Amino acid sequence: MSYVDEVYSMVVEKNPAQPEFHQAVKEVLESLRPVIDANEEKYRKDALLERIVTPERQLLFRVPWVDDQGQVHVNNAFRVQFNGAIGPYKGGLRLHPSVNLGIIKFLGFEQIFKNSLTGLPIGGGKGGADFDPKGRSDREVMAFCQSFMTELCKYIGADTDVPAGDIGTGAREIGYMFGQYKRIRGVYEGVLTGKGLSYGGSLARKEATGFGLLYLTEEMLKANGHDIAGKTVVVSGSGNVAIYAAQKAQELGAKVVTASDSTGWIYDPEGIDLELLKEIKEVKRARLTEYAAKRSSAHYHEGRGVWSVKCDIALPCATQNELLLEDAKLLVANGCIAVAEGANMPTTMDATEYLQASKVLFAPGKAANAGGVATSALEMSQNSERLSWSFEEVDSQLKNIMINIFRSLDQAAKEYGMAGNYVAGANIAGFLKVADAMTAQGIV
Ligand code: NDP
Ligand code: 2IT
Repeated sequence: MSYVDEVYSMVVEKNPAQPEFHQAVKEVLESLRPVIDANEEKYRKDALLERIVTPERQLLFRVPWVDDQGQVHVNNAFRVQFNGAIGPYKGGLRLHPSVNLGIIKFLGFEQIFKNSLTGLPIGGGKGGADFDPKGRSDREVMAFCQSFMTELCKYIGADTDVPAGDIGTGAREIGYMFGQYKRIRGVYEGVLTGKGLSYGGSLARKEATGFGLLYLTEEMLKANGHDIAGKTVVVSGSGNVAIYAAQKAQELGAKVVTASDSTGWIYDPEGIDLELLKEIKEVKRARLTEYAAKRSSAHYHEGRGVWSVKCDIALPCATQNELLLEDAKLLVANGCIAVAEGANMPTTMDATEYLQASKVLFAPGKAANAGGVATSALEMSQNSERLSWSFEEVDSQLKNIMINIFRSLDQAAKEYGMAGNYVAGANIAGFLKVADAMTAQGIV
């Protein structure tokens, strides 16, 4: 059996019932084959692949908290410190009822390569809990966040592990967590990113993942002779990534016609009204039905369905495995030319393969959504030097980073004889730096 196949089998055997983690490992290892085959003896002897698929440390803890009726709840919480070869562990905290160890491991594993691609000194980590902030009062969310941080604060720090937002964790949650960290540890440091602007946050971090997604998409389109202006864009999700992806797409002259949440989706042929969407999602924390109620051009549909809308560009920005083979077939049949992943692993492997085989330009999440974590690293730099950069400064650095990421994956794909396969390019380029650092640092 080849080294890649051996390690993949080992991952499946040793990590039962973690299908998302298996999926993330499989996608990376499959595209690393040419690199691994060329260095098999050395990597095998050093057990490099076994080490890279095994987290350095996994924390599992309970989070007890009291709701507004006095009832005690207990959630399962996680922090996986996956790989610290190139910098402190860095990655978000997901708060969603679907969170389990396998989900956090898939996200942490992806984060290793994503963070490497940014060119900045950040290792891979991820965390979260099966807590659902939806429908909870601010006080209940605070109670959860404080209890969560009371335990997590023992294991994180500005130079060791720096969590941030992800699904369900936005500015409100980061604020409560930061307050509790500071209270217990007594240190005012950049231990979390995505902070509010009044206490150490970076301008443009809120916008960064969505903006970065469009900067990379624009670069990918340009490299293939297309222009984003005038294109019709379909977006899934209506959270942090989706909203700012839609905003930048509009600024670049495209028309964004959909948004979705976990209960339904809207089609607005006149183009999404972003001020209205932000008011509903960022301020009121309400459902998309409100959007349709307030805007006569919009149609609301229950369930899923954004991929059935005719578009040039599709941007999945909600969650993992939300774009299936049948959706990929619809996109291709409707003439879609590019798919860029704002979410982590939103496209299933068979859908990805179908899109690539159909010559749809495909930018994988670990490259396309890296603008969020890259800007988090810029927030860390600002915190370390106790300065704040202007919006324009951060945004222009973000844009450069995204252009450089595209170039490095394009080049890696070409170098290994897979021109245009940006999935392989991203995995290879991300892996090589981490593998080099791990090799240089010995068996640790
Ligand atoms: P948010 O919580 O702000 O928004 C998530 C959006 O996706 C909401 O519209 C939500 O709907 C929808 N959604 C979440 N889970 C599901 C589900 N199981 N089925 C259907 N819809 C769902 O999260 P973000 O925008 O921050 O994150 C979106 C994606 O982007 C995730 O994959 C995340 O890992 C990834 N990402 C985020 C980064 C960041 O900086 N925030 C950086 C890089 C990647 P509802 O409100 O109804 O639950
Ligand atoms: O998936 C991701 O890259 C994030 N949720 C952002 C992580 C971060 O540390 O900003």
